[in-house]
Amino acid sequence: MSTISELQELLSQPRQVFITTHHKPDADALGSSLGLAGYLRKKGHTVTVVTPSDYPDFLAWMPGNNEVVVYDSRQNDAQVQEIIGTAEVLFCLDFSCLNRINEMGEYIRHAPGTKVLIDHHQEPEQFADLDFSNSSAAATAELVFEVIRDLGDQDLIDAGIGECLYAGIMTDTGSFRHPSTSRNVHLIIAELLNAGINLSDVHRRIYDSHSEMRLRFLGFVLKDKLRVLREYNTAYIAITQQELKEYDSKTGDTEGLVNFALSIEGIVFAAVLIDRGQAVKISFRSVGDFSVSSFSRDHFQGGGHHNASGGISYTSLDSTVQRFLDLLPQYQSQLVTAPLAVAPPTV
Ligand SMILES: [Mn+2]
Repeated sequence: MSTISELQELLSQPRQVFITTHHKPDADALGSSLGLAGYLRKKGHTVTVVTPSDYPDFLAWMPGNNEVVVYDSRQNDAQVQEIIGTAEVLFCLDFSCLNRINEMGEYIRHAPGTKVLIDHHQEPEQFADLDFSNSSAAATAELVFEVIRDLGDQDLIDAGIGECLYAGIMTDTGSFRHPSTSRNVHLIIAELLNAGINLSDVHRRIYDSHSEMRLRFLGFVLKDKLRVLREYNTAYIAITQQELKEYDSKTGDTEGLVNFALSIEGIVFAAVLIDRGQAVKISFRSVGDFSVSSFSRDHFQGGGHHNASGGISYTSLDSTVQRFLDLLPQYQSQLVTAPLAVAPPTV
């Protein structure tokens, strides 16, 4: 952990600031980036937010969205290298390893500016000059709020900045139900309400803005693709490229699917495996003691949080699913003794 006075010193004069976040940004990634950008602009800094890939349309309402540069190796590689190479301060938000952001990671690694990491994932890579990572925080947006507050500038958090931060905290806590939803989280939300945020608007823009096709895709997945393995208290969903195409699946359309699998009573471990062509992307969730962070780190080149993590596989979807299934027996005792793994009630 670095001290706030080091950051204060760094930002004591107007700077060229670069902000980035993880691949396929979610609401915490984009919300913490745009919340921080809005604040730094008010302080007189020149800020460019660059995302390593596109992101879902339901995040486009965030103030500052129109100025985001979406990196594309074929379109704007030189422009982005220039932005990174000339930045005096580089903020990396909501990811902990530079290899998570593809080519841009190497540009940042070799950039001459001062790197600042603000993140809540486990086991951060040591690449930053200033490190404000804290894996017990519920969201990176929570940490961004604290950084702004500790810099003595909480009064600069207006409704626009506040709604960006609220979106990050709301989604990363699963709408304030994950165990990470601390007293501190609720106190911060109270401060954001003071700043004038409209929380029901934010909720609706994020959760109630699906396309009709997305809802029909969800219906198909739950009816035909969900597999429940009672002997392991595990549920999983595997989706082929063809199925994504049939339902015209857009970035973000598969987000949250894993939570449906986890919402079945007695299920303590859930996985969604999606064939994205170049690789199979996997989301893991758990409730209770079972660590999906270790599971994905040990078997699927991933990591993340204790109860929420991601992984990747470069073999076919079928063989990835088989590998996943073959791993379950060695975890059976952990999965069936998990305190929340109660047998379904007999009616
Ligand atoms: Mn996050």
